[in-house]
Amino acid sequence: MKIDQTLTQDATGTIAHLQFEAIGIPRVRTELSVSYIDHNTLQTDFKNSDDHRYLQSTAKRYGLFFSRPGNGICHQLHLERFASPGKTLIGSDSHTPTAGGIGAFAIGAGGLDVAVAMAGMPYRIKYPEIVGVKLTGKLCDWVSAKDVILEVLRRIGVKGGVGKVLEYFGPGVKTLNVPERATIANMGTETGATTSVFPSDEVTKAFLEAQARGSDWIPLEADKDAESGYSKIIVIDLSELEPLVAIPHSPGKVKPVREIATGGGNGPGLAVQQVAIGSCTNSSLRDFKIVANILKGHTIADNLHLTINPGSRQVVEHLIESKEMQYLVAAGARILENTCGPCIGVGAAPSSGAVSVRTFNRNFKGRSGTEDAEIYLVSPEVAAATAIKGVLTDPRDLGDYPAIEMPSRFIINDNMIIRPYPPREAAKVEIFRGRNIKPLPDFPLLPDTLEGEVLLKLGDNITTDDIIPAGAKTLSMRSNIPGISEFVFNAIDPEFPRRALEKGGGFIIGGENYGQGSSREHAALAPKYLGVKAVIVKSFARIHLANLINFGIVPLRFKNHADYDCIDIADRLKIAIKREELQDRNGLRLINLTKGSEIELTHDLSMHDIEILIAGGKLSWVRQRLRVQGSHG
Ligand code: MIC
Ligand code: SF4
Repeated sequence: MKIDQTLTQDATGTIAHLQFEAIGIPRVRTELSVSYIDHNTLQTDFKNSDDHRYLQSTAKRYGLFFSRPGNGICHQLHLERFASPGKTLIGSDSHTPTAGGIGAFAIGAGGLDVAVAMAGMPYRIKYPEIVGVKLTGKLCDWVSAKDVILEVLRRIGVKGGVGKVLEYFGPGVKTLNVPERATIANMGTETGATTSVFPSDEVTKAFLEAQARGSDWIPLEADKDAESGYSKIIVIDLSELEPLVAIPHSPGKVKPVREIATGGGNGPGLAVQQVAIGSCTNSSLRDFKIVANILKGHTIADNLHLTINPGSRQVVEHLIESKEMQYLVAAGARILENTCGPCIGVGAAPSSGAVSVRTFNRNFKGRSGTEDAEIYLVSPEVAAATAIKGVLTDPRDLGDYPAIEMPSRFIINDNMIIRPYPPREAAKVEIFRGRNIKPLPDFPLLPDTLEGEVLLKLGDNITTDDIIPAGAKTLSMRSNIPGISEFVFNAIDPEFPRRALEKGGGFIIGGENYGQGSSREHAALAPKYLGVKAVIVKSFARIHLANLINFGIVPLRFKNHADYDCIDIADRLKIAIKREELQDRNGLRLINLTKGSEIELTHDLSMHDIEILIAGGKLSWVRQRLRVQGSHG
């Protein structure tokens, strides 16, 4: 795929920009590249602020737009100011598909893939299956876009979208505005989908005009005969949906709020200690207008606190202008920054064992910063009703649904976006490199045989949060691979890094959907630094699989899932992986030297992937390619 636009954020951006520098070209070769600062703005010491300055200087030097800290969350901002129907976008963040709400073809990827796209090279993915999601009817009062995507998750689960694109169509689409479509596209990521896409219609046109970007609009819809080409069609009647909730600890565990709120009967209800509203899923003006009007005239319940992270300054400016901000403040909400905040464990960690009800997209164990907290994912309506009542509440119990008025023109104020410098000035910019920004490690070519011990054996649905924990402590180490590698598998086995180094590396064994969740390539890069040679699992999540390849960790699968049971931690394994062996997908054998047994392995690697692995990773491969192109003029 040719890539028109890229986005990076600070947490994945430092490494992505270091990699772009290592590729060695003077300026980005895309139509538009934006560097956002939105994930970690805690600045408890110099590290984080240094990273921001580094990113501001690389944006200046290499021709990117730069969105300053406090301006908003990358996906919300990109939707408002840059995303356009028909454009391709890749971003070093798994929720990049948010822009599918406006009809862009937007994919989350590892930072290195984004760096390579910034260098103008094509992005490769396995051609996805297309699943049609047909929407009919119209949402009832108190039910909103979050419930639509929770319903999709209820039907297909957290791996139902792997290798697929979800294409929305049908008469229900026109009843949803662009931010609502974006909420749905955003959380399609939780199904494992490559992306989600909506048509670009009159509703899209009106949104772009309201953002003073009417000229970016083009009409786009699925071909008339597209339905016959879908591998599957999911039909959702919007009028039948009710408020839903994803219960701990997976976005795929979806239940009706009514059922959880009262334990199925008329129980006392689920007491809640925190409500958090925001994140790239639910931080648009529409969402906060609803919340503000639900909270109007109320005080939040004594037993909880309420945090608010608006998605952008545009949202805040509107809430101030319309005085709806007053309702939030008066009700007792803690107004936090326009950043990811609590969603990535940066502040507002719940108290011990607390129940936290959030409008976010992920509720993996420990992600909030509190290992034993219980996170429930809901719509803004459910969150606001819960904040008032103090227990998880079906908002339909509140009575009349507040009417909200959306502006026909948004307040446009791009003064926190620094435009790309012209090439001549840009060339003179000096890059600011903080002392915590360590050089990228160099990795050798792939050996012919992998040999070593099983360092860890894991179950199904291991997330990249499990591999590299979220939170401010690790976020400020994202530009320091030796430093961050000390946190690998921290919550599962804190001894892992020491053991891996002591044993000279080895293997990881996993179950289904290994590496689901975030796009952070540190989940491959840091294990690689510790010497992990191959990861052998039942199945992989898409972005993590690409990241393993990019950093030269061989991703292998059990041919027979039952063989998973024949390997234990500390077993010594040997696998021959010369080019010929890798090319013959069915010829790979794993010798278990400890047990004296042999099992068959397979993989999903294309010839292209094999070349990258053999070159010792994508960075070396790209540099080789650019050298060859250069020598041909
Ligand atoms: C997330 O939601 O987990 C993040 C933080 O946005 C990540 C990116 C990262 O780890 O920096 C993502 O979703 O890709
Ligand atoms: Fe930020 Fe959370 Fe969205 Fe990730 S999921 S981009 S951490 S708001």
